[in-house]
Amino acid sequence: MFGLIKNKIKSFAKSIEDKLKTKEPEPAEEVEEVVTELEEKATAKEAEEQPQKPAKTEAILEKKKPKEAKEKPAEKPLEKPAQFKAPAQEPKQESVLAEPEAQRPKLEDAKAKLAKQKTRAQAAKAEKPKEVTKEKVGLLTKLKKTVVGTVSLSSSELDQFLLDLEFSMLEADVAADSAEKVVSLLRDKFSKAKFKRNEDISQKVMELFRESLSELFQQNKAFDILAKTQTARPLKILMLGPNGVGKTTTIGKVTKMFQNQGKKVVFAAADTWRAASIEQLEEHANRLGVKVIKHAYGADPTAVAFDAVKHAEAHNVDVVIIDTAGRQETNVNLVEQLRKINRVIQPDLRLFIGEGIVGNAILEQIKAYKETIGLDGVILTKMDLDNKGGTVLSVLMEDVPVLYFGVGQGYDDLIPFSKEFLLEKMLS
Ligand SMILES: Nc1nc2c(ncn2[C@@H]2O[C@H](COP(=O)(O)OP(=O)(O)OP(=O)(O)O)[C@@H](O)[C@H]2O)c(=O)[nH]1
Ligand SMILES: [Mg+2]
Repeated sequence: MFGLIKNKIKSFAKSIEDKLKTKEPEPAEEVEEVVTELEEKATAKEAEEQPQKPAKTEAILEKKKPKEAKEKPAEKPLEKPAQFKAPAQEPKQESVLAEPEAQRPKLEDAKAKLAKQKTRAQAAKAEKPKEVTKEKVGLLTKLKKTVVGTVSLSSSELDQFLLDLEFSMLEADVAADSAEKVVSLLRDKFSKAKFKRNEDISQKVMELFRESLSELFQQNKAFDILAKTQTARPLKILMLGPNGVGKTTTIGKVTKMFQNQGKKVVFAAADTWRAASIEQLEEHANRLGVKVIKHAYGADPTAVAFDAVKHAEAHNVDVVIIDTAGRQETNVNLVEQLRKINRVIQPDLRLFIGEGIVGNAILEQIKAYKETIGLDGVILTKMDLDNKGGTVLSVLMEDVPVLYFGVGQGYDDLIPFSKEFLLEKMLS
């Protein structure tokens, strides 16, 4: 029944999603880039260090050094024997000279290799600053996990979205006050929300909307009218509301509820105005096995209600339900009649019966009854019919609890106010 708003939210969410997709990279994304770069460098460094093993190369060269040192002292004796011309040492001289000859190229190679490695290491050092340690890359990666890829909406984007949403709620017959309240709850949630670039924004926005509605429904202070029989006997219930909304049918449903608890009920046919109203009530009474206290058409409704209360007191009846005429709440005569019943009978519960499909027009109706007679609760009928869903939200702003929903024409089609029922109806 909340299809209109739901579709609007989805399309708004989609536009936000698109905006987020095309947004310039935010600092969080730059962090991601830096982390990726550093990770690559750290891996490259590791790979480069493995085959080079400079420590080992130094060790090899160290081993080679003593040989070089051995050869140097050998050069001096070479000069001396040359001066003394000791022929016996000739072969030795050859053999001593033969070894350095063979070794020389190898030594040159090793030195060149070392120089090359040093240059490479220096180049690597210059390329990779000292601070690129695995620990630091690890820390940055952690940071990346927490901040990267999340974006929040700018206040102008949020304002535009909420304004559009408020309009679509008004279009769906939600009263202005209610729409404003939902939007303010949403604003609060949105300002704290972070949206991930690749997440389902529609789903997230819908979830925030659901949470906001849920908070609003939570404020409804519904109570169980069955429990009222413990404190009032007979419990006097005055049924009020415009014509044709389902007052008489709801009387039947409420009666069934009391009867299921073993309570006895009596009806007061206080709608003495509309033709066939008494017969209609009697029909329900016959089906439910309930006594009807009635007068002639045109009689004083207060007198009928008074007699019904007396009957209940005399016959140990738990509940008196007073049916009233459904005329416009602006009808002065009706208002006077209802005021009189209220003054004389002093009902324990004054229940407004209204259609759950009427939209925010229900606010005016409720206000009128509240101001002239006073209201203790609301029952919304025809909640089984397809509607825009704004009615309930509007009623919740009126500070009168919604107690039950009529969800069909049968006696069992009355359910207690349920937040889950509403959310399911509105958003599924
Ligand atoms: N679908 C649906 N129909 C309902 C519901 N409640 C009442 N109705 C129907 O609404 C019509 C009017 O119901 P009534 O109980 O006669 O309404 P009323 O307020 O007593 O009408 P008046 O006495 O003329 O003021 C009937 O056809 C009912 O069956 C409901 O919860 N769902
Ligand atoms: Mg009626």
